[in-house]
Amino acid sequence: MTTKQLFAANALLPTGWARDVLVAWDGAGRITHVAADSAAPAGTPVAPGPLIPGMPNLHSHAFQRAFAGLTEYRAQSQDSFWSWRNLMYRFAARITPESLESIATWLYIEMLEAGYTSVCEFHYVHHSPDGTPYADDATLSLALLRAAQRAGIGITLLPVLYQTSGFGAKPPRADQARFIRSTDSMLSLLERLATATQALGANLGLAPHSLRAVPPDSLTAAVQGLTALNPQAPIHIHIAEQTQEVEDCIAWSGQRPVQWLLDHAPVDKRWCLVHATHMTPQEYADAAATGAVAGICPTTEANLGDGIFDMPLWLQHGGRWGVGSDSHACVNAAEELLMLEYGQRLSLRQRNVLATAAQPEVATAMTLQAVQGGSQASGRAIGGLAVGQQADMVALDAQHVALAGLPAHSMLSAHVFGSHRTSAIASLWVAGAQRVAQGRHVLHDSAAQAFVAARSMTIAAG
Ligand code: NGQ
Ligand code: ZN
Repeated sequence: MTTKQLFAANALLPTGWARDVLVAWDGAGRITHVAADSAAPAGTPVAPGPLIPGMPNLHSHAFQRAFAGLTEYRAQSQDSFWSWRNLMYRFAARITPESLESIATWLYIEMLEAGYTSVCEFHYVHHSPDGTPYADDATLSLALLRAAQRAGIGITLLPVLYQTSGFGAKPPRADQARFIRSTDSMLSLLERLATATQALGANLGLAPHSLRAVPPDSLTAAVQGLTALNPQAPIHIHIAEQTQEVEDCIAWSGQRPVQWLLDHAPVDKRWCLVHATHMTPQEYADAAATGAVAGICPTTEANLGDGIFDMPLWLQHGGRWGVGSDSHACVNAAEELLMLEYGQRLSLRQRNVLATAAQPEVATAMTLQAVQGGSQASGRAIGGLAVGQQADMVALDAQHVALAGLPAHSMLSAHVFGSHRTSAIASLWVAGAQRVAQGRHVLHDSAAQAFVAARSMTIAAG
């Protein structure tokens, strides 16, 4: 096994900032050694700026990247999440295996260039446009795995169970035909994908789409089937994103979605509750106590007008969390942190809301927590710069105009809060393999071109 190493004058370890850090990893990309106050052995590569852990992206619908910019106009007197969703479904109807692969490859390259080293892909477009399964039922899942492999990003594939259009087993709409699967067909798909994901070092989980899309019996059976396949496999679900969904759930069951889920499903630390925007104080306490991760998608939640997650309350109960780029209106790990903190500041009229006693620098505190939560939600050992974790690392560019001249510990803050949508990322490694150098991925140009062609074709198909 070849041993690789990197030296950084400043590095963000799980315990905080450290100086003169030497990181080494094995041929499988797993960190074998991290030591502060080290000397750089002759010939060791040196990070061009502060070294931080790669950010796991815990929520992605890859095809939606090609849709960004298409819904930012008023189409009715009051646009909403639901009117956005109608437009999004029209776009989803035109995705092909080839276009999905091109869109996802570019998206994953964008993620790498923007500080994400892995992605949880919440994948629900399974079938051909009229709802007929492809000759190979795993066609679109495999297109996503190929995209991740070409880009070199880590992936947790979460095939989505989607069966109904509303609470009370409301039949699916015609424009949901591509998403629909029986529970048995989902379990066969998972079995089929188990080998493919293992071969790639990827992880495989399950995503019951939402309580409105999965009736109780199917939820139970699917979770049991997944657990039989792998008792540790992650389970992600959209929950309580919109007030309409909360009201419909109450009308159906007498309970709010999070309350219902906690009473009827074995929610524990395998689970990621995506959005969980609308919870009562009791739901915050109960959901946090399960050990599940809150999957917060700040820029998408802002874009869709979802509402604001109460971070102080969640953290007060020891809640774990991570970030996702979801609809990909924005693909930038730093910007998700900025949006999350700014939402809290605006609603509470305070500053540095997510700082902690141990980490008064808010960007540092947020990065460490989001990496931990993202790692848990991904079900992969990607929890930071520590022995046993995968060498997923980002080096900031200390020469970037937003960073140069600042004390090292302020550079991450400047990257998150003061880089004005430019990226101060110089280099990035996934499992010890360098994927970004001087801010760029080696496939940047060709993948961008293929993405634009796929998007134009998708729009023209409408
Ligand atoms: C999704 N997106 O699955 O892409 C959803 C919209 C739905 C967000 N929830 C579809 N942000 O929720 O039914
Ligand atoms: Zn989503």
